[in-house]
Amino acid sequence: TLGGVATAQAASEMPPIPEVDGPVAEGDGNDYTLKFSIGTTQSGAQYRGLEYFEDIVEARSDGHIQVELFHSAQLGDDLQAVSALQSGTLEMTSPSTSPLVNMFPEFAVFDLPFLFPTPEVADEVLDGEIGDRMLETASTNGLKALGWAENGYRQLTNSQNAVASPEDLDGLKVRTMQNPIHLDIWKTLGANPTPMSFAELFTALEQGVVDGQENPWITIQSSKFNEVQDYATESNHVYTPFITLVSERFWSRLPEGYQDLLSDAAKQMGDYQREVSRTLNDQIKQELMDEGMNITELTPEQVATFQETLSPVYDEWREKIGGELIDDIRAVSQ
Ligand code: 2Q2
Repeated sequence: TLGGVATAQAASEMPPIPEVDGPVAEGDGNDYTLKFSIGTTQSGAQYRGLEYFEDIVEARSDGHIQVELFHSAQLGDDLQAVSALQSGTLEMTSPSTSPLVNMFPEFAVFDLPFLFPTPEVADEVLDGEIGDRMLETASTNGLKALGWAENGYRQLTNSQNAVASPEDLDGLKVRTMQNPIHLDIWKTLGANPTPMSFAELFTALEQGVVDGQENPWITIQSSKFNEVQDYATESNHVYTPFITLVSERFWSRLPEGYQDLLSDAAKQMGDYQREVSRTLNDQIKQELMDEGMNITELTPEQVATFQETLSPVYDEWREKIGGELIDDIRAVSQ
């Protein structure tokens, strides 16, 4: 407080959108409309990245590609948006990898608890040969995968009690993404997990259908989960990427110059959006604390207890995912 008067709550400052640089792309004289839909809200880091994407694509197509942005799952939740790309009624979306593991089983590696020790390791994996290979794998089923962005490290919130160890989770109804490893994680920890799309989550929390959920600090604030959740635990238990996808039907109609432009713009969006995500992460955690959220910061011993409790999840899924992919990723961490 300044001079005893409480300063206005510092709204999390978004870093400025960078200036667009780069040449105008070679078109074919036609105009295109590109609808880009995401599930997170307009005040999140992800939408900020889309605004930069829009600036790049409209400027460097000389206005021949008009980008229309949709947030908060206005055009459907993650799975509905992906099937809209496959049917060609939507051009782009950028969901977490987690709800897509039935379509792309190797994405499950991103749901292994405590896989990425730091964001830099996540960048090295996603921007390196492993990430490139996964973009190839995801460029099937009517989809073209262009690049990666950051959902981030996930934190647990709930409406019942502070959680510092698995015992505190006993019977807690936790919403998980529609993903088998996440279900396993929370069952193994002793909670009572329910899979649900992100679009339904706020209402389910508000109505007490579930007691808790887990998402990065930015999503907790931008989706106003802190309004219906009194407790949080800084668990960093999973790092989730976003994957930027284009409808193959749309992609194959574009001249090569515009395909290169979208690839470029998706990469620049991902880099900028990670920067925004990391710039805001700690600031937003502090804001949530200042606004009265009871945040439990785990000691290294407490984190170790969660990790030990979850090692059976690793063993079980190592078989299914393939040990070499996990070892490759771990090799990056060394
Ligand atoms: O918990 C979730 O579902 C979120 O992390 C979402 O996966 C993410 O915000 C996006 O996929 C929503 O479109």
